[in-house]
Order: sequence, then C-alpha cells, then structure tokens
Amino acid sequence: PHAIHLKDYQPPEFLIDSVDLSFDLDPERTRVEAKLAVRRNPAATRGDGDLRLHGEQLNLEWVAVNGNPLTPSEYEVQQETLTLHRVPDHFSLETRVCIHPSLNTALEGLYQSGEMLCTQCEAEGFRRITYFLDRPDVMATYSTTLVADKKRFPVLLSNGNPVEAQDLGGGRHLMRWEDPFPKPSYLFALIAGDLKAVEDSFTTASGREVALKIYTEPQNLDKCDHAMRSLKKAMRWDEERFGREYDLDIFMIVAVSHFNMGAMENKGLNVFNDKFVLARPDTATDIDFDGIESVIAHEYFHNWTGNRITCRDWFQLSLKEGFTVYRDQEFSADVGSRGVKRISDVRLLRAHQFPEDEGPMAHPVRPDSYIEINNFYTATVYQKGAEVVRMQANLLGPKLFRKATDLYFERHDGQAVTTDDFVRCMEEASGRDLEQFRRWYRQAGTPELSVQDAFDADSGRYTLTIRQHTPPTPGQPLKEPFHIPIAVGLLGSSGEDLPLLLEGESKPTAPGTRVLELTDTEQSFSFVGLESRPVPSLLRGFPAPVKLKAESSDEDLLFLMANDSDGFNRWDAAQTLMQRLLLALVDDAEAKLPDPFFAAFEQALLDPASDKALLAEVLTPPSEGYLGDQMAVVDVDGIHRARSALGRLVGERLRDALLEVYRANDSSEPYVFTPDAVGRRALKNLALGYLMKSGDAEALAACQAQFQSGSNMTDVMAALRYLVDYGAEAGTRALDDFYSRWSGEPLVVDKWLSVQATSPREDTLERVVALMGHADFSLRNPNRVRSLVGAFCNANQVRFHAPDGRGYRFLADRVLELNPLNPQIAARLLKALIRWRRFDASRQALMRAEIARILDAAELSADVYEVASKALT
Ligand code: BAL
Ligand code: ZN
Repeated sequence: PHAIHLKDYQPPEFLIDSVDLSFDLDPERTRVEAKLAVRRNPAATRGDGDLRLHGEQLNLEWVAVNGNPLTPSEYEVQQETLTLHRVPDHFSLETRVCIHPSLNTALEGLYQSGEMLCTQCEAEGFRRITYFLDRPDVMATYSTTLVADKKRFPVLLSNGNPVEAQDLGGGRHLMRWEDPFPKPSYLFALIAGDLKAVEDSFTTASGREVALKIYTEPQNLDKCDHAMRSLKKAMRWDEERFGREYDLDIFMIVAVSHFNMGAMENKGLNVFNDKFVLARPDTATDIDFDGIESVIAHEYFHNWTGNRITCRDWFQLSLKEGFTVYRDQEFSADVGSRGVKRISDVRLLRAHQFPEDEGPMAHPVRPDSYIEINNFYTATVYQKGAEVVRMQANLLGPKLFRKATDLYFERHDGQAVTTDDFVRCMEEASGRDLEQFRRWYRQAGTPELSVQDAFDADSGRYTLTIRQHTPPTPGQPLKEPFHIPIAVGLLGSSGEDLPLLLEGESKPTAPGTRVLELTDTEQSFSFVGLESRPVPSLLRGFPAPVKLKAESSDEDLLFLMANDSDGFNRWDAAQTLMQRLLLALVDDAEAKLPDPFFAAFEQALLDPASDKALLAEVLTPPSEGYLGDQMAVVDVDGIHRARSALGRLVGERLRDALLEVYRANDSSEPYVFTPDAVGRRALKNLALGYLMKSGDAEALAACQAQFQSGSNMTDVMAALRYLVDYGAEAGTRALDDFYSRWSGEPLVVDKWLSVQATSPREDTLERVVALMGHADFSLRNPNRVRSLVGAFCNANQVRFHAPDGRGYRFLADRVLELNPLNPQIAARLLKALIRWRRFDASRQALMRAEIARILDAAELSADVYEVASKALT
C-alpha cells in the first residue's frame, strides 16, 4: 500500500456529465450496466490522454464506445482500473459488469444486509459497483433503473425522484429514479427490500410539498416516530438558521442492520445504521434518542453541506464533516439544552480527539496524506473540524457568519471545493484576515495554554499572561502559533461578573464575557479598574480546542463551581477539581477527600434552582480513560481503585442527600424526551449509581425495583449496569432476565452485550470471549462487534489493559479475523492499541508485540496496514 498526498492533487483529465445505470438485482449475481457521457476536462493540466476508470472486484462482461463494442485488445483491465487508450474528446462509454452482493462482507459498494440489498459508496465504494471516475470532483446527474423480483424486493429505491414503475411480468418489476442534481459518485445509493414506511410530509418555507418516508423492516415500523419528528425539526431549523431549503420532491431514510458508519447522506436517500433510527421509550435510552435526533439532523444538513457543495478531494473531508457537525451541534443546542450540549461535545472531543492528536496517527483537520481514506473519518476531521468552524462563527459573530455562509452557498452551489474556499468566504464577508487562522486546518496537535496572573493592588491592574505551546506531531516537529480566541470573565468576591476594561480602553464592556485573541506565543492582557484580585473564569464555553494548564487553586475552583455565570465553566471547574482529587488518590490510596469537596458536592446536589441535566454532568467524575490521559504514565489499576473509592465515599457520606434526590426525581409519568425529563432521569440515576457503589441496602432494593418496573430503557439500563457491577448474584439474575425480555430486539441485545463488556468485574474478558460464541453475536455485523469487542477494548480500561496482556491478544485476534472480512471495522478496532507509549514498559512491550504480530500477517488490508505501521513508527 502507498500513500496519497494532497500536494499531488490534479484536476481530473476527464469529466462525466451524466450516468445511466441499470441494475438487474440479485444477491448472488447482480448485473450492472452503465452508460456514461464522458468528455475531456478543459481545465485538466496534465495527463497521458488515456481514460483510467476505477473499479474493484468487478467482472467486466462488455464495454463499448459510442455504441461500438471494444475488443479486449482495445482496453486494459487491471486489479483496480480499466484503461481505455486513444479515446475521443466527447463520447458515450457503456460497460456491463457482474458483482456479488451476498459475498460482500466489507459492506462497501452493493451488499446484502439481512434480507435487503443496500449500498455504501463513501468514500470509494462506488468503484465496487461499476467502472467510474470515483473521485468527488467528478459530478454527474444520475438516472437509475432497478429491476428485481417483486416478491422478495417489492421496494426499490435510489436517489432523486421516482419517474417510472413497471410490472415486467414473470414476478419481476422495475423502478426508475432520476436525480437532477449533479453529484459525486460517493453519494449514489440504492435499496431493495421488503420494507414498510412511516410517511409524513413537509412544506418548505417557499411552499413546496416534500414527501417524507422512513423505511424499515415491518417489525420496526413502531420505532420510527422519533426519527420522523427529528427530521421535520431539522428541516425547519435549517431554513430558519441557515436559509437552506430542501430541493427534491421526496426525502427518504432507510434503516439498515449491517452498516459500518452511523449513517450516510446519499442524495435524497439517506441510509442509516438502524441504531440511529429506531427508538421506542421501552427499547431506547435518552442517549439513543439524543443520538437519533442529532444524526438524522446531521445527514439531512449534508444536503447542502456535502451534497450541493461537496469536497474537491478527500483531504477536504472536513469541509463537509466539520461544518455539518457544527450545524448538528447548533441544532441540538437550539432544540435541547445549549449548556449541556456544549459539555457533552467537549467531553467527546477530550475523550477522542485530544488523544488522537497525541498519538501516532495525529493529523491536521485537513490531512496532508493518507494510505486508506477510510482511516480518516476521525475525531480530528469531524469534532475538531467542527471546533474550527465554531471559532470562525464566534470570531465573526452571528450576523457576519450568516453573511459568510450565504456567500458560500451562493458562490459554490454545484461545485466541489476546498476548506480554503470556505475560509475565503468567511474573510470576504467579514473583511477579516484569517491567514494565521488557516493554521488550524494544516497544523496538527492540541495547543496547551499556560496562564499566569498578577494583581497590582496599587493600580487596580490585573494581568493575565498567556503562553501557547503545541507539542510536535508525526511529520510536524515544529509548530507555529495558532490564532486562538479566549473567552474570559472576571468574578468579584460575591461571585458576580465584573465589568471588563482592558488597559488603554476608555469604556468597559458590560459585565460578562469578552474574547481575547491570542496570536503570539506569549501575550499579556491587563484589565484595569479592579478593587481586589478577581477570580478568573478562563475559556468560557470552551472557545477553542486547547488544553488549559492553569494552576488555579482548589479554592478558586470551588468558587467557580459555585458561582460562575458560565455553566460550562462551572462544570469544568468541578471536573478539574475531581480530577485533582482522583489523581491524588491514585498517588496515595490512603489520601483523604477534603471536607469542602463533600460540602460543595452536597450543596450543588440539593440546590433547588439547578438545571438537573447540567448538575448531573457537574457531579459525574472524569472517566478512567480521561484520567489516564492526564498522567505521564497511565496507572490503570490505581485509576480504577481511586475512581471506585470516590464513588463509594460520596455514596456513603452523602447518602441522605442522594436518596432525597433519587426520590424527588423518580417519576411514574409516561416517558417524554424533553430536556427537563432527560435531566431528571440523568440526575436520579447518577444518585442511584453513587448509592449502589456504597453497597447501600435501600439503594439495592430501589435499583431492583427500578430494573423490574422501569417503563423506559434509560431507567432499566441504568439499573442493569449498577446491578451487574454490584455483584455476581444480583448481576447474573438481572442479565438473564433482561435477555429473556429482549432477545428479539437486536439493538437491545447490543446493550446487553455492552453492559457485560464494560463491567469492571474480574472475569469480564472470559465473559466477552464466551459471548462471542452466543447465537446473537456475529463478526459480520458491525453493531454487534462494536457492542462487545469495541466496548471492551475502548470503554473498559482496567480489564482491557490487564497486566498479563490477554486483553491485547484478544483484540489482535479479532483484528486478524476481521481483516479479510471487514477491513474498515478491523482498522477501527486496532486503534485501541496504538497509544502504547502511554503505558508502563511491560504493557508497552505486550501491546507492541500484538501490533507487530498483526503487521506480520499475510494479506493485510490497506486499512489495517496503515494503522499498524504508523503505530510502530
Ligand atoms: N459521510 C459519512 C457519514 C457522515 O458523516 O454523515
Ligand atoms: Zn457527516
């Protein structure tokens, strides 16, 4: 396998204006006929004049130019290409190939999922369907004819609008779809199956009727209402917030059980992992409801940010993904709780993107090179990419940002463009120079900020001196300073926000927050007119993807936790404080937790005015993985011991307050998915969790009752998790009971697998191995693999990193099994091993040995090879 570099980008030598596809569908043998209108690209700068089409695992049966069949001497078929020599400037190219969906376990291209046929073409799956210029800067209009057995595949869907339906006799039928919007091949989709649809409609702002359909297998029809509500909310929000209307007569979503990603934004026909569509209160948790709302919105929003305007090449992936994640984050903030949404987004960024930036696969938001693009659907491209858009939105302010996005949509509609084109629109609309800001796209690594403060009582001057430093990343040893927006507030002695007057200014801004712009390696900002030393509230709302190394005192943190007007920083202060206490416990298991900590915890818990969802976040300690990231060498066992001890001590010391909160928020009302109800459940279950950790008998009874009678999956799952961790007897009984209730629902069985895989019980790995043999488990279904193997390796630090290395061996074995079946999933799993440098020498050796064993294996996929080889360099 070899690397592809951004610097080598060349415009395509040929363009394809229109595509006529005909499928004769059959899981064993599908025939695909393609008729392409090809022309030489006037903008091409170089090339040898040959037409070289991408194609993989295709059996070519026939090829013709302008209707004249070619003889084998007139073309060349290689493993991944079809080359035609001496072609005219304009011509029609026809091909016929045969493919085998039922043998396609990689789930790229056309494959079988259960009883249906479906496609996944992003990034480079279309070349497994037909010969094509499978690159995003080749945009064409598509007409797609689908022919299949009518009984087995009564529903036949593709992109665009339906234009023809025909009964062909002999039990076969035909559907034809036309998509008038030029699109890259990665947005092509088809679905064939025995499906039912929930239907609704949406009237756009300009009065057009759009038919909405969510397709699923018949038994899941009663789990689509939340997805449909989410879709309609997202459509309205995009009109109001970004002025974007939907453009076809029909918008379809299909829920598929075998899917590598979360979902896919194919034009007019979004194909979804069923996990992000199907939900009923008794089968899905609040987290599932939330995930569905945001993924439905995300894919819908791609219609403009991704489909109407797409990426020039795959190095620009964040152009569509970063912007679309920003859009879905803003949507969720507007329809739910903005503060809680920001916390969960930052939690995700810190848990996944910061570690990526520190590891051997660190890459910029716009990578410079890749071996396999599937390995770059990363937290950096998605979540950090969204932060980079957010910083621009905040630097411009709402009005200018909207002006800039309007300009972007108008200027680039129908084009395949770059992140630079996006930033240029920001610059032109605002008049700002964002040249230094562009480093966020090309420079990897998480900047670390250190802050020193000084108060001069005589002059009333308070000075913040801020330094930035970005550690080296692979291929980028030296870093230039970033342009970093830093939102700050200053708190007075009663916790109030103070007016902010920078030295040299005549009028202070109103009390609250203002944004300082750090552009040098070190800068000082002096505030004047202060009577006493204020307490600084830095990085309010998390204005940039940076790490703060401020040495705030515990007292300042407790003060911020109690008083900061910025909810995010109240949470962050509590996190930093708990992190400090936990790391002290790791160093010294006998260390005592200070009384002021319990007092602050109790005060927060019993504050009647608090937002419950926010409070539940504030009182949740950092995860074991995150704590490990804060240590020079991860102390796996020490962290687990410390975190368990904190849970137990809080449960014991604050028993009465926790019971009070539990009872006050326990509700027998029917399930509703509203921010208030979600917050109540989160807080109630947090309280129950602390109580269960303390081994409290009353809590155990309450937990068992909640497990038995809980009317919603949020409460049932919380209780199940606590019972499993409580002890073998209670846990086993609950697990058996849960499975017998839910064995017919694969997505609920996934929860049953995950709760076992993430248990800190000592026998967890044995149980995981045993569960691999369970009738409901299959390596061929990515959701099952993620729920069992992925959960064990990524969300059970203490058991995956067992000192004997058995966890590592288990993972490497699964990677090797999955490598030939599904390279994408194999490579993703392998990422759990690549940060071996973070562990002690013995674990390092064991982890490296497993990566080396993988690298030695024969016929490694490009996906796995790239991750394994980079991990060892
Ligand atoms: N484009 C791949 C799935 C997603 O990010 O929406
Ligand atoms: Zn996306």
